[in-house]
Amino acid sequence: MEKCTNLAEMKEWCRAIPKIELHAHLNGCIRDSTLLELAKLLGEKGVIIFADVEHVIRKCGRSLTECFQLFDLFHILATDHETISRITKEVVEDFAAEEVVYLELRTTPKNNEAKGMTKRSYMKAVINGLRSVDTVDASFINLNGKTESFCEPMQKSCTTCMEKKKIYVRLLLSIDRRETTAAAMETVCLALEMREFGVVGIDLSGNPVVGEWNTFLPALKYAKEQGLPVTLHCGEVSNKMEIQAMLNFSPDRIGHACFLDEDDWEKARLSQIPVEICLTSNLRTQRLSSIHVHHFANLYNANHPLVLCTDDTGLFSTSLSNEYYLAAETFGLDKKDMLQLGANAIEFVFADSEVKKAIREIFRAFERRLA
Ligand code: 6MZ
Repeated sequence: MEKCTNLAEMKEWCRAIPKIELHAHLNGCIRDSTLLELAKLLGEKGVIIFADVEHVIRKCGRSLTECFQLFDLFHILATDHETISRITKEVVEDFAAEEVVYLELRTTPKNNEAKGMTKRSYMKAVINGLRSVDTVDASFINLNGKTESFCEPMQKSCTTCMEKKKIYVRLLLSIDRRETTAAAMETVCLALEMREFGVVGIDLSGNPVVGEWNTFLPALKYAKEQGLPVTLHCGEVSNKMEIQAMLNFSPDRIGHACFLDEDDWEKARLSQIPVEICLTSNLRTQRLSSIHVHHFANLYNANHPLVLCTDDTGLFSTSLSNEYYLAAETFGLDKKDMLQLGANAIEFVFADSEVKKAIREIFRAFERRLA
């Protein structure tokens, strides 16, 4: 494979190669255009003042605290079941459009009495959103427990089916750090119940300066005992005690990992915990002074398992292709490195071995086309 001669060529390569997204929050990935449309509607109903919200949505560059204030706004804009289904559909279509072939989408199931919403009905709305995807070919597990496979064209002449991008979608249920032990347990029980509908794991997320590790531990332990993989937002802020406790828990993956000390990295290295790297998110929320000091470089050079992810494509105006390009450009990786980096992530997905096998084949087919 030849070296990239210019940045434009690398940008196009990062867009064209198959990619795996393992750290994307549904409500953080809403399109700006959809947010503005929803805000306008609520403005007309007098629920919010559109001009104020428009300014917040369009703002570039936010602190971590401002991000969490914005999530509260997103949750006001996207509260009903139809909107949840709509944003799910759009997010899947957006990822597929940029050659993401496997998406592990995470979301926090929410109770909202005023909207007649329970955590279970919220998740049904998400799955209905997956079902309504039509501009791309999505493989997920529907509410009847059946895998909705890619549509197989009956005849070669069915060009619409043949041209559609294909994407595997699986779900992670997030526990928000504002939640109680009982609420966290409710989410884990729901995830276990919804395993047959494509829920493949649990995530712990939310404002990292809120809540205590011990509050979530019983629910996370239960998930683990039941064989449900767990990924943790770990070390997004400096909190030595919590980072140590999280690593002692032996999660299946960790996200961010910006504030791990040498001894923490030693532990992560010994247990080979895959790290979900979110470059733009870490930069925008000022977790680092510069991208050049990002821990990606050390982990990559040490061959530590890692996967490039977006975190919140909408909130940070990024895409997975952009994250790949940023890594390539900043750390001097070539085309072959980037393809390999993407393929390595197959081993860290929470889906079953059949899905892994299928994604491996997608990468092989891409390489064959290059040869
Ligand atoms: C921690 C984050 C996050 O679940 O409503 N979330 N948690 N750190 C981050 N880095 C910036 N980005 C997003 O999607 C939005 C929720 O995901 C979590 C927060 O809890 C946020 O409210 P869902 O679909």
